[in-house]
Amino acid sequence: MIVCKLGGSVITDKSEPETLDTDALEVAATAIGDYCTNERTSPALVLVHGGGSFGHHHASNHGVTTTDGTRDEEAIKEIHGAMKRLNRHVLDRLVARGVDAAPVHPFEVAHRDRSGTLTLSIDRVRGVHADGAVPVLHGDLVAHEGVGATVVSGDELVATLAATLPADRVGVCSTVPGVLDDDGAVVPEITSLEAVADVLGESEATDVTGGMAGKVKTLCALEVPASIFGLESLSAFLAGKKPGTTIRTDRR
Ligand code: IP8
Repeated sequence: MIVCKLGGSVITDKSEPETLDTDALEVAATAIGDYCTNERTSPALVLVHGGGSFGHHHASNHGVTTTDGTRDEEAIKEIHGAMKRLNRHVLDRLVARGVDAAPVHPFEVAHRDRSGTLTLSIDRVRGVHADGAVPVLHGDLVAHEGVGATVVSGDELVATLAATLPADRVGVCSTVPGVLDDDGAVVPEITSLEAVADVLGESEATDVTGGMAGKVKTLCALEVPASIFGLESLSAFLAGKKPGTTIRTDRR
């Protein structure tokens, strides 16, 4: 089983609220469609996508994060509603490319306890897969004991899915071709979190790099190999190649 995330910044235009990057989404849908409709490859695939200009825009308007929740019905409707709209766009493009894709909304199948630990009921994901379709999850809101509803990121879902299914490998399709070193070259392999600190460097701790460091931290904790790559390498990743940066710790 492959768990693959399409970054929200890849498939949307983050400079405008609720705006798709239609060209990028088309490239992604075509790569996934080619993989799923190829008789020689098994479409044992679970997809997750991020929030981009849909979820983040509304979440930030309402001050909702992974720890700061809301009980305001309107806020919940706006944030969750925007993510469902983005999910619909993704599904439409996938279906147009021949992928039998079905939505799984985390708001309906996941929650956090008081400590913030995420529990995802995997039955719907397994059911969709058993039916021969590709489950498509997304960053969303989830009920969070004691604080209302908080954000669950696509990265967190990827980690939970990879551990629960379990996955054989994980891919994160990003706006950059992998983890970049100080010279802008792709780091082909990361074997420990300490190595990440070296390659990213503190002076590069901008938003983008900070986000990437967080991603690498999440992926380093997985029991399976993970790849971070750009959209141009999505087909190669699905075909079993190792584009971009491969994260492989001692536990694998
Ligand atoms: O883009 C965020 O998902 P992410 C989802 O994967 C929301 O962090 C609702 C902001």
